[in-house]
Amino acid sequence: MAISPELRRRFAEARRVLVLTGAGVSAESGVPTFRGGGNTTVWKGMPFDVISSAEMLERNLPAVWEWFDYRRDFMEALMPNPGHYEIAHWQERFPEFTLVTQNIDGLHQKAGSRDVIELHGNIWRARCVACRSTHDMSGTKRPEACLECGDSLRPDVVLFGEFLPPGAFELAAERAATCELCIVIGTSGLVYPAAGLPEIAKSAGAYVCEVNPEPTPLSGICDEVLMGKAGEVLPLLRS
Ligand code: BJW
Repeated sequence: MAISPELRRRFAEARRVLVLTGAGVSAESGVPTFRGGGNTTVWKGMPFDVISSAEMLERNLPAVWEWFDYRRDFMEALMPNPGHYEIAHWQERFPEFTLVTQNIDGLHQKAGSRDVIELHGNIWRARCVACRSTHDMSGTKRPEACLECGDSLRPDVVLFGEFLPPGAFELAAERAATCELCIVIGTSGLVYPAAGLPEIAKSAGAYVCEVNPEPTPLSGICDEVLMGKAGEVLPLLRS
């Protein structure tokens, strides 16, 4: 893997760094990607953008829960991989470090990352459809109803056609606009507004680097593309 002297210099000198991650960073932990490898995730004959949508939530909340319960069961035993650990290490290395993830699996936090901006929520939380209070489900059974008001619960994740958590994108965009180095890892760059962050960083003058085994629509705006798996490429950056 050839890492340019320019990227090595910027990695050594940068003070403000923003990392954007997607499903690919968890692929080596065993979490299936959504669109990777030319396939798309399908659940009971439904493409994920049908089952993971605001429309399905309105129409059939139990079906949405079945899909998310299945995934929580499956994810429970999964562990972070060297990519997650490397990113967690970067928060000590750079004076101002921001990790923005589209992932809902909690593996960054399990690897030790703090203050992660979760654009698409977290699969280990449920949220009340009425009062919006959240309930932690890690290591416990999903409550039948909201423990505060008794109304229905839903997964605390952002489905297609839903707004992102209040303030999350705004904070990420602010950090993107002021970072010197932006590293985009394991995302197909198809889902907005997350995919707009590297564009914001680039327009503001940051050096933008992508890590992905496949080219993406973002590759064209990147200053450098490191083609490979996150768990293999990321540890090379500090050496
Ligand atoms: C590896 C690897 C290894 C593999 N190492 N890499 C502007 C233009 C057009 C449309 C829109 C727009 N703005 C908004 C929209 C609509 C929509 C959207 O973007 N649609 C596009 C798809 C066309 N966006 C939304 O609806 C968002 N809401 C919103 O904008 O609100 C405002 C609004 C409301 C109403 C109307 C209009 C606007 C919300 C998006 C929510 C996304 N939710 C999901 C599901 C979460 C719940 C669940 O898990 O079920 O989030 S969709 C899914 O995609 C998931 C992911 O976070 C997200 C991104 O996917 P990601 O992470 O990039 O994964 P993949 O699988 O796509 O790619 C994996 C990559 O890894 C590949 O490139 C591999 O090569 C790579 N890889 N192994 C490194 N080892």
